[in-house]
Amino acid sequence: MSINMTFRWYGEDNDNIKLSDIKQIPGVSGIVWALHRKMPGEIWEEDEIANVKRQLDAYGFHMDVVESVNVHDDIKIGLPTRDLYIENYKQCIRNLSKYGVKVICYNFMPIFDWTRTNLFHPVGDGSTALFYEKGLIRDDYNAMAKYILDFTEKYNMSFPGWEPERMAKLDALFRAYEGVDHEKLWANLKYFLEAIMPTCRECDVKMAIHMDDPPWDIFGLPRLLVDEPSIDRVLRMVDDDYNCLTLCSGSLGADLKNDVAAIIRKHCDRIAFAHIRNVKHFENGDFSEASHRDCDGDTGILEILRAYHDCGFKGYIRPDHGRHLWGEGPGTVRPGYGLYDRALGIMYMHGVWDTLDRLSTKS
Ligand code: CS2
Ligand code: MN
Repeated sequence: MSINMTFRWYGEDNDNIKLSDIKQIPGVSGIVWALHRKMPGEIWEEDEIANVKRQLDAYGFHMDVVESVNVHDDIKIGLPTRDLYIENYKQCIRNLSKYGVKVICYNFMPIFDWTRTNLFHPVGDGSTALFYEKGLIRDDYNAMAKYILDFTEKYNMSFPGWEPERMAKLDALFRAYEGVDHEKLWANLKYFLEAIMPTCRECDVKMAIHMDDPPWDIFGLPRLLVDEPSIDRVLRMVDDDYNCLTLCSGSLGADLKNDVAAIIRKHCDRIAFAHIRNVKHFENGDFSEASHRDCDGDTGILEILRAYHDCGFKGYIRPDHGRHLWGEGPGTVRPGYGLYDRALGIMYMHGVWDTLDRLSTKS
């Protein structure tokens, strides 16, 4: 049973990794891409999409999966201006579909995307990885944001969801989200999805929501996609084949109570995109990202892959963040998105998948 393995790439002039490097990783069929210089709410124009398509075509990679077309804050807050941004979003869907895009991975996290307190924490073997120190994520969102933004400024890179233009008005953003509690945010997500589903159907593009990372409220901001009941809820709330999941094992795995394999078995037909990542927990609540090998973390990577295999998973899959290895460090690599550990992760996944294939054809 073949697997549609993909690799996230930030684009020419925005990623040190070259498509020719990715081509040398066995069994990668497509690139998970985005127009990273777009602000949330902006329209992705056809010529810009066509330009990326040309680059990927030259290496025989498909462009079926975009990560992410970010959702404008006004949609998440539920402001009257949301309708305008929803119209823009629909136009993005239409434009992307013309170039063959099948899945849009996005998230509905207020203000911050993924959050970590150390981007290059020593793993103990000479490599480094993204790290979350629980004690540092309490009240002072400015200090946490400053750490990330100082880094991006120093190394002249920007992270998706951490646009300096948005981060510059952080206090105002927090004020704008006052009153947006969990239920309000759920209602705004429902409004957004119901508005775009007809366009998704018409264009055959699946919306695949990413889990919240980490899967709990931070700085008083509500976070929705955190566990099995909340995943059940989003799928039931808009019960449409085009309302799908980006099932991220690492985001869910940051909470040890989550049984990721069980969630996969329950919702496999609605998982359009699988992120595979391993997390190692410490007793004080801190966590570090780890290699994809099952025994290096607590996420249960083998059971997760087995669940996908048993369900006959037809979606796209990619290694999520990896460690930084062999000279990769600040300034040479995008945190979490180096070449080597993600390539090792792919080989691990292929190894497990091929073995499961072989065992299932023999029995
Ligand atoms: C990543 C996210 O934290 C993660 O697991 O995969 O940064 C992801 O790319 C975005 O949240 C998707 O919108
Ligand atoms: Mn992920």
